[in-house]
Amino acid sequence: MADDTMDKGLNRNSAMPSRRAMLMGTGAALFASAGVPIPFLDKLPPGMRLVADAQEASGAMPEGKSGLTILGDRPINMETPPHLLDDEVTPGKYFFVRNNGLPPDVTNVTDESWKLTVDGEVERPLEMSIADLKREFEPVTLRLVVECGGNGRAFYRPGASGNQWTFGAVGCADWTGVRVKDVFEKAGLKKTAIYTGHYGADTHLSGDPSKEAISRGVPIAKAMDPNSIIAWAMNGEDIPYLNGYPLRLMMPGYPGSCSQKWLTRIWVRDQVHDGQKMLGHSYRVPKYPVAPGTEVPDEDMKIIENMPIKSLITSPQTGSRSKLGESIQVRGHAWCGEGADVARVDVSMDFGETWTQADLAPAPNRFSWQRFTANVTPPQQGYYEIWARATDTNGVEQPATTPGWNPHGYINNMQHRIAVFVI
Ligand SMILES: Nc1nc2c(c(=O)[nH]1)N[C@H]1C(S)=C(S)[C@@H](COP(=O)(O)O)O[C@H]1N2
Ligand SMILES: [Mo]
Repeated sequence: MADDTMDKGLNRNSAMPSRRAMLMGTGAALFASAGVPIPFLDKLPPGMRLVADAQEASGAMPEGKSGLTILGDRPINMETPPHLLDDEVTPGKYFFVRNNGLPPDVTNVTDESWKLTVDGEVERPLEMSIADLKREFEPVTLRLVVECGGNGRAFYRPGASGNQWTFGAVGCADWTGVRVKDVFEKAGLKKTAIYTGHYGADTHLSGDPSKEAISRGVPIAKAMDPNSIIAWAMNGEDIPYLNGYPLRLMMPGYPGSCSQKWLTRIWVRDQVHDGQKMLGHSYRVPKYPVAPGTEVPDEDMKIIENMPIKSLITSPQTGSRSKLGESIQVRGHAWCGEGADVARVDVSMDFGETWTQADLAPAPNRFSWQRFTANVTPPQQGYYEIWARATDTNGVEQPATTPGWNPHGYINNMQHRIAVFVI
């Protein structure tokens, strides 16, 4: 089991662990030595350890952001602690940031000055301002999840380089814009159109203007999905600067990398796009299962299209306390990429031995996350973990630990676990 943070620096405290606690690992030993019982300890699957306390937010927050955990500052990357994702619609200040390059200068940008080009395999190449988009097409507002393909990377062993996202490279907001489909219909797709290539105004870290920070694309069928939009607003306001102001793509259900921020161009291609971070091992996983640590040749890697079934516990906050006899309301969200919907969510307080089905609220539209709620009443004082497990309409459920290892640590949809103390 990968998440061993509970153990960090704690060994010295576990002076007199019980034999059973010793067998279970030092996290359990700590609680045992502090006199905290762990009622379901005998149910903890072999090899699994107790959940760590949430990371504390640190460092100075950029303007407009609050409470996020900074993973890096050049490029700037920040994830959201799960308990700050409790809202049904993630406020801009809590929306995670994943940047590959340096954000553009957007001072003095207006609806007239920002231009979007649509070219390549189209009958009529277009150059439109945001004002043109607003005028010419029907605006739509959809509640859509953005999740980084690398969310959960921190838990793979051996680990992968890159941002060590834990659970919070995800958010769900109301995005307003126009359908890519409507714009493509105006441009007139040629029969040769098979893929998109996306470009944004941010610059490569090296400062080299001939290089893109990132330029990903999707199959034409995905771009033509009515839920794929070109958005200028998030939660009824301008998109926050670090999330792509003034214009971004939303390709929900696919890895977040397909949702280009600071959008300036959609190149319609007659082949699979080969832009920055499309090739090699970027946003790709092996075509077949591999043993952890395997070196996989480039030609055996495939592009990630579907994001898997997943859920997150947003309340209570991990590490919180509750009184014996009181029921604990467990709350969170579940979501799923292409090819399936969320079917159910179950929660457990006995390390996965028994499960209680949660109530699942309907989704306002496809690719939104859905609220789940369940009540659990721990039988005695002590340390508990609450686990959540979502299942999709194909019967696929979240694994208890990391799913199939892959070289860059993508699409980890393991169950989210929180710690609760009953006093
Ligand atoms: N122009 C541009 N768009 C981008 C990126 C970027 O670095 N530059 N990062 C992508 C990645 S990898 C992800 S996961 C999402 C993150 O969206 P957010 O920063 O709004 O949360 O944006 C995508 N769009
Ligand atoms: Mo990402």
